[in-house]
Amino acid sequence: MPLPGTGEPLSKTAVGNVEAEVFPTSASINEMTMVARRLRRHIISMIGKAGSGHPGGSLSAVEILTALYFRVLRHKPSNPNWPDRDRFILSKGHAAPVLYATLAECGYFPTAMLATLRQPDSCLQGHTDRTSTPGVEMSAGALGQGLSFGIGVALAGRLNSQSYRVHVLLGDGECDEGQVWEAAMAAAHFKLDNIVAIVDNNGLQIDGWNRDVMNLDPFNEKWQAFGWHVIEVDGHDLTQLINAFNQAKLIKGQPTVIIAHTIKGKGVSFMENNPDFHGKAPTAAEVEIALRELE
Ligand SMILES: Cc1ncc(C[n+]2csc(CCOP(=O)(O)OP(=O)(O)O)c2C)c(N)n1
Repeated sequence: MPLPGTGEPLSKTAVGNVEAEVFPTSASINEMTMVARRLRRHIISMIGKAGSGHPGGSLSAVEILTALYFRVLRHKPSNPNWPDRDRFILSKGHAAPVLYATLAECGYFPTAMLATLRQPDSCLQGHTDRTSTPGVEMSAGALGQGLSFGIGVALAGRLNSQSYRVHVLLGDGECDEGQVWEAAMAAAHFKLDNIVAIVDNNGLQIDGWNRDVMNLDPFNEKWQAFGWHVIEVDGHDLTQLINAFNQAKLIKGQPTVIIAHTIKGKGVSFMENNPDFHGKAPTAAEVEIALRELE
């Protein structure tokens, strides 16, 4: 049986114990580390080929999506609209490449399709579009909206007695948006324990460091004051991430936020902590160097 999305035989691939259609899987940390490396290679290749896109905030979220899609979320790539699926909402929609790469690795569509990123007739646009991409839950790009959207989905689940859980990935710069805090207040008000917010806390936004543009500190305490259970992790440590998601399942009567400390551009030396690569494609020569670093 081929590994979803790759056409490679399962026994010889990174997630060797994964059976297509069974998510979450029991993939080991080593196997997921190899998946994460492939995701980074996809991100570099597709943005390089497109000639535009957002590598920095895609690379910082790789382990977060790897942990979620391979070890946490119940989902079926062959049936993206399965009503009982756990939901993943990418609020920082400019990081679409990391979501597309993950969906492809899970088998939602062929990995070859990643090369069509940002082409006019492709279903993989620069920002997510739920009407055209299998597995995409929310059309995003205008920052600040995903947590509100997720709260609606979580409330609907409660109303309909469905057991799915909702995960929303926010950027830390995105948390400058007032709507994020209105949503944070609402989730606590409704005692939503079926929603988890994850903040990709890479410290950078479009123009530089958050601390210079709009200081978010004390960030942990702010979420607590809004009524959330707060967990802080190293956002590149798959074990810490999986443990945090499992811990969040045990929290009752309040929402959980996972503040994931990450590095923007993680994995590519000249992109790490470099605001220039927030929204700039690597040149062909840079793609070559980056892919060599990610071998
Ligand atoms: C409402 C809105 N304002 C501004 C932008 C332009 N914009 C795109 S990405 C970005 C920075 C986001 O920073 P962060 O959330 O930290 O993302 P990351 O660093 O993880 O890529 C901005 C301001 C936008 N997409 N939407």
